[in-house]
Amino acid sequence: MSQDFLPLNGTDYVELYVGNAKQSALYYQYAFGFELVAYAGPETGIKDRASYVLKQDKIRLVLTTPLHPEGEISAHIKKHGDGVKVLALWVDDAAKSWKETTSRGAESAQQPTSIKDEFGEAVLASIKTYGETIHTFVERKNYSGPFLPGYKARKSEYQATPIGLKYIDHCVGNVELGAMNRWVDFYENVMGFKLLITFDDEDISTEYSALMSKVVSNGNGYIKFPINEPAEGKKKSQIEEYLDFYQGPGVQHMAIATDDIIHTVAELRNRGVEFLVVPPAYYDDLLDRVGEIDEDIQPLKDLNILVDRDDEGYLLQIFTKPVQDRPTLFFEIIQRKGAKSFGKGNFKALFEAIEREQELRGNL
Ligand code: TYF
Ligand code: FE
Repeated sequence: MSQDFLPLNGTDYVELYVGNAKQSALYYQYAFGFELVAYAGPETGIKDRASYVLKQDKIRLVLTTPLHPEGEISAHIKKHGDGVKVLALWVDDAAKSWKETTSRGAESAQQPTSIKDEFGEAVLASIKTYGETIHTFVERKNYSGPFLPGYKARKSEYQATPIGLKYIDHCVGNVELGAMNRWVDFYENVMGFKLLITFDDEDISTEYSALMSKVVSNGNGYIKFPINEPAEGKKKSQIEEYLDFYQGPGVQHMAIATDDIIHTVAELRNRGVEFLVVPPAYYDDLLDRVGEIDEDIQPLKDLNILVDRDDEGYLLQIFTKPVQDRPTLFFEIIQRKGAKSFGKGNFKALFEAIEREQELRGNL
């Protein structure tokens, strides 16, 4: 990959701006099994915000809340509600990543900046993507502390039990009608990504909820970004509902990988996480559709886990309901058994489940 001008080592972290980071941090510890590892706030000399860093295997979530009504974070929360601000990418050279992308047309959100503390140095640089979302390039080869310079190690009195969440499989963006191809071009031309899959309204049409989706991926395949836009349907598209409530484009869902989806989802359900439900009939012809699978059908049916097959294998997946009151961000839990696709065979059942929720909210 000598001509890969933007080599990426993986997702570094995902940062959410939230109204109450203390409570959100406990939700992600308690319900999702993350462990509190670091913190920045007044007690560590940061006066305008509090940030909690949560970890499970390779996944790092940062939950940030403002301490005053002024400033960019408060404005973000007022407009969007809780949501993803930063999809951070782990690189070996943040300044080069910023130069390569801004010289190809990316808008800068932060110039390369060196930050230091007693654990060493990190370099951060950011570019804008859809809506008010940004990508931060994180260079941490000379840093050995708990998260990034300025953060202090912090443990919780609550001991979280991990539930088998391993890494971020993909992060999906919703953009306005007509903007999908522009953002695909951005990832291709500015970031050097390749178009992986296209879903048009043939693949994705229920009675109402039309959408189009294209998936882009970086060279090593560690980073996958599907981009959705609404399509004309009979009634309001689920993507339109998101755009209305997020007040613009943003991250729709994060898919998190597990090696044991039955265990992971059983734990999430026990801890109160709510999932979309498909009708029991989904399981009647499951084996005819996907062939032999390693799992028993009954626990999949009990937990409402979906299955799909492609040329290379199969996958199991399930989707939470939105994790805040606005119908915006949700999570997908995914276990891949060879399949590299996104569950196209489940789109109809899934989107009908989403529409039932939209209907309950009065937004269909
Ligand atoms: O990431 C994906 O493409 C799948 C399917 O609103 C999907 O998880 C696509 C759109 C959507 C919900 C799920
Ligand atoms: Fe997904």
